[in-house]
Amino acid sequence: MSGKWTTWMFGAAMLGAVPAAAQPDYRARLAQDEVIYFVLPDRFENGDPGNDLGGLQGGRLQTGFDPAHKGFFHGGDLKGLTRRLDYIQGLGATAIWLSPIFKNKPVQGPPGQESSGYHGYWVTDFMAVDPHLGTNADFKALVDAAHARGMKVYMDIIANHTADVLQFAECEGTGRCPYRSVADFPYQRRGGLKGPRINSGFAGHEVGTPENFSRLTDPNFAYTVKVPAAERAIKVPAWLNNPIYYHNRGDTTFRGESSRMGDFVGLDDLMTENPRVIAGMVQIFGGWIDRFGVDGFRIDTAKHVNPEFWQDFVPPIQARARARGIPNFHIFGEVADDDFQPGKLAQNTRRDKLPAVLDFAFKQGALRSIAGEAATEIWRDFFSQDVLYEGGEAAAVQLPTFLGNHDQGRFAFYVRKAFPQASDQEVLQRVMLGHVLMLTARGVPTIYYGDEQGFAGDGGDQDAREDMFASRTAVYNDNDLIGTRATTAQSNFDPGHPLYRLIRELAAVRVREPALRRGATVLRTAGDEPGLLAFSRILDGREVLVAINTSTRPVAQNVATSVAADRFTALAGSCPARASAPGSVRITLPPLGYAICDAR
Ligand SMILES: [Ca+2]
Ligand SMILES: [Ca+2]
Ligand SMILES: [Ca+2]
Ligand SMILES: [Ca+2]
Repeated sequence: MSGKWTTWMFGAAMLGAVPAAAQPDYRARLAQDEVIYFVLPDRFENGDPGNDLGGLQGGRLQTGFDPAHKGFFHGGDLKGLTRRLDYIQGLGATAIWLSPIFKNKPVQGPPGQESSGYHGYWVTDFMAVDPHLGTNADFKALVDAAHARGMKVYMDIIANHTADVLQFAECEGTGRCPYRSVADFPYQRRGGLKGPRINSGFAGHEVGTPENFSRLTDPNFAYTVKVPAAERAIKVPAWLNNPIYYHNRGDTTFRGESSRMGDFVGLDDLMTENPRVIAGMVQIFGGWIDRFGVDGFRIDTAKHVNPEFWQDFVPPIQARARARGIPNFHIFGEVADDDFQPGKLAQNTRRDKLPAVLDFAFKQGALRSIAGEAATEIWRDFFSQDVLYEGGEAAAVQLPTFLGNHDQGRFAFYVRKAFPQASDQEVLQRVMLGHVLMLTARGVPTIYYGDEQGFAGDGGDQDAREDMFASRTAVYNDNDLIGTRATTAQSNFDPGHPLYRLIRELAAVRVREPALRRGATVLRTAGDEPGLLAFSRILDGREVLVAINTSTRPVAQNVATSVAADRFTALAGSCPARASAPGSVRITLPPLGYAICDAR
């Protein structure tokens, strides 16, 4: 669109604020006080080239290392992340969520389709840091350095599955392993209804007692389980090597019964109904709290685990954290969902008793209304459904909100896809507006690393996992970054990037204004098309009014506020000095503009 947007954009963002100084008493901060920065350590900074091969020898199919291929290790590590804490703190982030750091199977996949465990979701050893990323001592150094700065560290944990070690004889050489249901392959028969009797007296996975599971002794009810000889003892702790602790029913279709009991493309799906598995997982992950004093867990694939597991897992983990002097340990589950249905996400807080879930509905709303042309009215629908979460609206402030991630792809990618004719300036402004909404709306803003440098990616998954350090991956280096002439062929830690500056400035406003972190939400204005979205965040009588124009036309509208609010001070953008009349203020915004107003 037009070049003068630049002026509005930068003018609106200028606050003269210093980077958000983390409070020294970081343990006292509530989950909703944080700004989270989500990073894949392999893709962030290489602090030690000596660990790039993970202590392995050979080519990429042995070591997992190939910085030219988007599906292999690139060399980033925990030392590199520790060295870049200044950059992350300078952005205004107060908590770092790392993709899983546990030791992974370095390479997986059928011949010709191999990739590596650089993302961390193929764990073999739950007790050790992956050697590509460093050592347990490196992790301690990272956590201690973050804490010394008043920053928190959240681990990404997985209880649903391990790496793909277990194989099924019936599937060998076929390249696929269809899910075999409980009805067709009940536990008390080997290999189907007419098979030999096994597991006599086992009352099924729904009866979660040690007595019942003591009768489940043969894992070959659906398939014939095979453990490759070289991998018999590869998993740590050792109990994970016993096939009886897995569902062993073949691959999930992500629907029906298989959603909870099927394997993710071969990843060994744990029998999370078994009390031994629950106790084992509490022991594993509780141990990381004891030893390192981490501040929270993001739970991978939470919806693919039975609710009873989480009901039994969360309370002892919270108790473990409290005993370690961590009163506000944050736990949030990944309940991946592309619908705009908070009610679906809320199930996992009510039934499973997860304290929070990643707010996929927020992401979807931002895609529809900012990387899309949905009516601003969708946000009334969105906020009104906060009552569905366990604890209602007061608990919804703990949901980590996000615009894009390592699986879904980056927000900027979707903006470009939705508006292929848009100028670079409009794309940048829409990405900015998404961040404005995330940093002012209820929930814990979660920034996906690289978004602040204008990374846009080519799509989801591997296409959204660019390197922050100088990349050697051609499909990354040909990308057109937003808001800069830089490419990923050079390192991108530029605090002058317009998105970095915007996030820093808004994060500073969040630190200064508790209403933006802890306040209730009152929707003020929404409409039947793109345009003005206005809402207030209110805490102890303090009101901050947020106004966002999702349209490419200027807007000028009267917005309701508290009757007591008379004077308005701009925290960002431009606000009228006074109310027009008691309870009404005139909001004027440029195309895709915004304002954050302190109302007194
Ligand atoms: Ca390295
Ligand atoms: Ca499962
Ligand atoms: Ca497997
Ligand atoms: Ca590309």
